[in-house]
Amino acid sequence: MPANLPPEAKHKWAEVSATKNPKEKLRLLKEFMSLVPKHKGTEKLCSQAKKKMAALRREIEEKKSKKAGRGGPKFFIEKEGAAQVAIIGLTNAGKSSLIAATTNAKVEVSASPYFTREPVPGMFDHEDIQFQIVEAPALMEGSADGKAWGLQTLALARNADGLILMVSLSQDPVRQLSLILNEMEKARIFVSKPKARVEVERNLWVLA
Ligand SMILES: Nc1nc2c(ncn2[C@@H]2O[C@H](COP(=O)(O)OP(=O)(O)OP(=O)(O)O)[C@@H](O)[C@H]2O)c(=O)[nH]1
Ligand SMILES: [Mg+2]
Repeated sequence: MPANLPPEAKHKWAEVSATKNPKEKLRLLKEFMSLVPKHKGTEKLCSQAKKKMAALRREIEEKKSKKAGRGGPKFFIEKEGAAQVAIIGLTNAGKSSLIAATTNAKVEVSASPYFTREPVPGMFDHEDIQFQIVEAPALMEGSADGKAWGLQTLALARNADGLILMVSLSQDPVRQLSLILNEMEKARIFVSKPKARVEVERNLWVLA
């Protein structure tokens, strides 16, 4: 550091050096820069300080994006038991009620729409076989186009070994089922077997 800096700048530099927190360090460095007189003798110092500020900004951004990645819902549920069965349906179909009644899952039943926002797994015993039942967050019109958590829910359905398509009988079940099937088909998840057509052609070669 050049010896001819004003005392306030020297004092601020001491504060910068003593600070570890990147945000705080960046703020102090900005203050330091405003106290440094700009001339030939301080050119090198200013350029070093600017580089340090850019590195601190990068560090702060990286920390932010790592935090954002950690905070999102966890959509991948590791398979357990004999098979993973996903409950797929619109909101308020009773998905949480079903998983709460049949498994050990700790799940909240609520009349608030779109209450379950990440998959909830639970184990269902049938004789000596255990099935993993997973409540998937609700499908809606536009799920296959990426609306809300639609693509993640559809990926969960695709990865499951079995599906329970659940509709509420109190609100137009036929419309609900066709909406579910439509979103699934758009995501290329088909629940009926494609009609296979097999043609057998026999060629007889007679060698004379
Ligand atoms: N009448 C009646 N109400 C039910 C039944 N099952 C669930 N409910 C009610 O319907 C509402 C929604 O139930 P949930 O089980 O939370 O529905 P969900 O499908 O998990 O809803 P989301 O998490 O929003 O997708 C709650 O108020 C339940 O009490 C049922 O069999 N009959
Ligand atoms: Mg629910």
